[in-house]
Amino acid sequence: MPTQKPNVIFITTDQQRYDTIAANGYPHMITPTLDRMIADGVNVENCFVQNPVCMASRSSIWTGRYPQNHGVTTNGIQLPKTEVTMAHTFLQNGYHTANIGKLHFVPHKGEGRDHSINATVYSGYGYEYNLVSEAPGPYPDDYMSWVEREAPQYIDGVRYRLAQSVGPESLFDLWDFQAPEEIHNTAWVATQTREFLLNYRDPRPFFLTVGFFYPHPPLNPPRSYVDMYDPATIPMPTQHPSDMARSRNAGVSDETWRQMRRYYYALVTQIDRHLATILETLQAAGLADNTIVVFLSDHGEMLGDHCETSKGPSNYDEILHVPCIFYAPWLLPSKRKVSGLVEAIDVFPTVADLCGVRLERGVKGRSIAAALKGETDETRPDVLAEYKDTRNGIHVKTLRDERYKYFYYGDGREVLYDLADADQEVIDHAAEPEYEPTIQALRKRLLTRLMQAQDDLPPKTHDW
Ligand SMILES: [Ca+2]
Repeated sequence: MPTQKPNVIFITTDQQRYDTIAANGYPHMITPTLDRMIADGVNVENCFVQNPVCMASRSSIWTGRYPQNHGVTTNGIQLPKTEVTMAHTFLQNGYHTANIGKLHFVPHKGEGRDHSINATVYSGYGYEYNLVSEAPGPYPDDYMSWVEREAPQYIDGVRYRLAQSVGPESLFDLWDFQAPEEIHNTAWVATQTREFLLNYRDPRPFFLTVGFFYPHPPLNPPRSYVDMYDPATIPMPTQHPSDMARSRNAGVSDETWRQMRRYYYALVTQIDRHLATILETLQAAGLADNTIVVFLSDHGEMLGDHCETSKGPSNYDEILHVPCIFYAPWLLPSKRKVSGLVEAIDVFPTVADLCGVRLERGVKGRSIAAALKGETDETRPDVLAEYKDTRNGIHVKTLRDERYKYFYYGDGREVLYDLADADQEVIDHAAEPEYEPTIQALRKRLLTRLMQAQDDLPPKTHDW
């Protein structure tokens, strides 16, 4: 082992579901780089996020804490600056901390120039260096400043309205990127990352978060990536008649679903190509043998399954189940698969553990470093997701184990899915007498999990 602590590149994508990587068993996808990271790294096959939307899930990933702990239980709530992030923790342990791309700890505001995103807005979250871009296009940020400076003739091709990137309708609005590929936000994130790596001179190890905004809508990949996918080979969404009966998307044509998926997959393939350039640069900069690369998404996307689009508190597996890869061939085994259940809040404590970095109090995630190394196959018996929005009135806790998925709502309503059913998450068994012992056991386990999830802050420091 080198005496210096390892560097970390913690890569996140936005809204990328688990089944978008060929090596995860989905050969219709074109993802050679992610496939290679899985082949040469450790694939965490059952990682679930703790909240189904951006800000809350990211707040949990960055703090290692449940939504009820940091208070960001849905979108539109700012992560309190009293929370200790991964960046704070690594900074305290002698790291240089940097971010390139999306964070989304601060709510989106209105269109246009009443809102800017920059390092000043993001001061207090533990980053020494921050090139931030949240929703590339609608308002000023470091990406839009770069386009204005480097390629002002393309500014109108880059700009879109915030409404085109949020909500279930945004998935139906497809267009080809109207500028050269190197101007696309995905390319910008990768270019800035390569420059960071090539110019890194600080004697400290670095902790770098790289936040790709895509494949989040708007679904506007460069045309060359769209052309890589033949619509005829794209699998149709899974839609049960009961899903269609209650969905406003019931009349959407097969052709529309296939084109939506094609554009979304194209954005994944574009990211994959740019990941390759980051890994090549890591090698060229002589950093590959002392850097841990983590790949994670903040939540998934319905993409027409259950006749739905976007994400949210339905908490379907399409939303909660995300890709999670640890790639460090110099440190961790190759071709290893961790198949047990893992929570996304476990990823930060795991990276800290691998780096010998001490966690602050309040972290609720648990290191799975021993499972990554092959010393154990044990992970968690179940995973928890929490959502609460005072505006739409939805409050739900979801407990998922390998067989069942159990929902408890704020009004006392319960839903139970048996994952052994032929149709996944379609039939609610909560009121069926033969499931009564199961639901009793799950109710008790959820209560126990919630007791354990309750915050330990402020800490007890004295006997009396
Ligand atoms: Ca997101």
